[in-house]
Amino acid sequence: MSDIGKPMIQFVDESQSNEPSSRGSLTGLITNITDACKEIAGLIECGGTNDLNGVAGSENIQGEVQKKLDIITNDVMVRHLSSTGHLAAMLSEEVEGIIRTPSGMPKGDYLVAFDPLDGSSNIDVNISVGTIFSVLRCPAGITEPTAEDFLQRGTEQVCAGFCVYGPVTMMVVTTGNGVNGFTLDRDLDEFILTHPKMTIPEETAEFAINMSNQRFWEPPVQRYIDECLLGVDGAREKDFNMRWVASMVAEVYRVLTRGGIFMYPLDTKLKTEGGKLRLMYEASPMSFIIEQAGGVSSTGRMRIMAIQPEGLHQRVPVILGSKKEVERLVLYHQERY
Ligand code: AHM
Ligand code: MG
Repeated sequence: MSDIGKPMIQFVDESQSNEPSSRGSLTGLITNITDACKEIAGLIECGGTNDLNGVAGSENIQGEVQKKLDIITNDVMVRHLSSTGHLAAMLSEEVEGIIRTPSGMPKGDYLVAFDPLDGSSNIDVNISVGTIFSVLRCPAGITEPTAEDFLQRGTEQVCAGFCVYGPVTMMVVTTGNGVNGFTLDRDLDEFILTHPKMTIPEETAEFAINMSNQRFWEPPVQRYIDECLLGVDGAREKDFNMRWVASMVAEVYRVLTRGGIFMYPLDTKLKTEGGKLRLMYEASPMSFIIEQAGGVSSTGRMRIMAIQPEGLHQRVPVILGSKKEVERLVLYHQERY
């Protein structure tokens, strides 16, 4: 019988039944995250009328100008996750150190890393933004986690997901057993399963990259994009389409639904930082989702899920999407380096 139409929490709880040890707690944690995302969706919808858009006049730890909604959505996530007993600590794009569960509050078995408002530069121009999260286990016996406890490879994630606040609000989640998409039903105030078992087509003719960085790209990326642009007249013998939303959640959602390759690769401008996108709460959870949907995710030089993190806000190059396209670009890297 089809599960379409099932409330997300019921669906997640039932699909956790093979892992009874993590079942209740993980479902509870996902419930907290969905509650936070529902609140964020409401804030974004009324942002313009409630004077929530625009810059806050501050910078985050990465030197990026914070939008008012960056700060507000971070607070929403922290409030919903702090004292529920499912979490030992959190990591946010907007905060330098880890955020511990307040003392005296019950502590749980999980660690969560999140980007509360990905693509926030798009807020003022009314383009989709989102929330990304990655759930890790708190190492056994640790009740007061430190930053080091978060530095786990992507392969250690127990759950990852993102919510995209677009024409409809959608949540995409994996617990390591495929990828499912849920749509927020405003009447029911619930995320409902609408896109079960999402899989990425292996082949595609659509790429996403910020072309304004072209002069900084490394040769393998130059070669790959040159070939796409040559279309039927070049080595690929087919025409390609291009998209760039500048909102990773929207790009990954598009790749999940109709295939494609998305990249924010290493370039000479980003050499010192190591890339643009952050490993712990952008690249790693998105890679888990992409792999679970049958796609591939790489830096060009290695699988993103296999990277041993060295810092909470570490940046990495990201190339992800349809298997054959990502493998081709990885091959171009191997031939060159
Ligand atoms: P953010 O977390 O500060 O919003 O930055 C991440 C975003 C991604 O969503 C998107 O892929 C990228 O930055 C866009 O960067 P650019 O503006 O350089 O094209
Ligand atoms: Mg982000």
